[in-house]
Amino acid sequence: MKSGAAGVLDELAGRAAEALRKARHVCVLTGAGISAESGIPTFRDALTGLWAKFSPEELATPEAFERDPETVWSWYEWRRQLVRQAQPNAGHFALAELARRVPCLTLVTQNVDGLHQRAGSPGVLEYHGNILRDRCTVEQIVAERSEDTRTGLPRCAACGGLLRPDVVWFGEAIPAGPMTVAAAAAEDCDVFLSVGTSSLVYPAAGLAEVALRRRATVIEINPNATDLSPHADLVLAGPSGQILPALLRQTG
Ligand code: BJW
Repeated sequence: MKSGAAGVLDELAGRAAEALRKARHVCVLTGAGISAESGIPTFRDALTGLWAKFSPEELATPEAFERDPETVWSWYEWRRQLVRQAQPNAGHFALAELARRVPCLTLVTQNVDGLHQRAGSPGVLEYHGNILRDRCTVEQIVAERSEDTRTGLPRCAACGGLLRPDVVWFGEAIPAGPMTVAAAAAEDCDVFLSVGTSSLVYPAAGLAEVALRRRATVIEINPNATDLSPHADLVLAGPSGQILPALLRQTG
């Protein structure tokens, strides 16, 4: 028999597994923490090396891009490299498997790295876009690129407009499709899993609040406490790459 923290975690995981076994509709919201074990820094980790003097909150804005597109593009190109080199981890694979075990699972991710899709999760809702796509700032559509040899900035191959990463910056609207489907899932689910997110950024953080109001069982997986923790029914404190596979094993 285990004692202390490990025993408590086992008991909580047992209760979480029981809720998952009985669930009709599971809604999962993931954040940067689930990709941390794939080597992608979380959004609120301090930047290091070349980027140490910048804050992600300041770079991920339309105003920063307007002011200094070269710097913002260099940051995104650096992050694209990290994403291209990364592999999905055990947490991503466990969620893909969970989708096969429950009657209905809606996976909403705030991550822009595409690792859930690469792990085999179907129908992933990309709430904040995808870092590997370019969008034309003139036509506002996903676009092919051609390099501007004068400035080095990527341009739209069709219209010559400046390209930007196809992600959602602060102050910008969430894409309508993912926003609507995620809101409906939070209303309808009977189990809501919040995985690896600081629960600071809205409207994504509001999804757990909807699920709480609808009396769904809200389970948080995160090594650190967040604003959601005091309200969650179950808090599994640990890295998602370990907790999610353990939870899956307990669902049988
Ligand atoms: C682990 C782990 C391990 C570590 N295992 N876990 C209501 C109230 C207050 C403010 C607002 C509000 N509504 C809107 C706002 C404003 C704003 C906002 O929320 N600001 C807050 C900072 C207060 N929201 C917006 O501006 C949104 N737009 C909007 O509201 O538009 C309105 C509108 C309507 C109609 C027309 C026009 C406008 C847009 C938000 C966009 C967020 N974009 C970013 C950047 C994406 C592109 C990019 O990647 O560059 O999305 S910001 C950044 O934060 C990124 C993330 O997806 C998002 C969330 O971060 P996340 O994933 O939670 O990561 P971290 O780093 O914060 O946390 C990691 C967690 O992992 C930690 O808790 C660790 O402990 C944990 N962890 N290792 C498990 N191994």
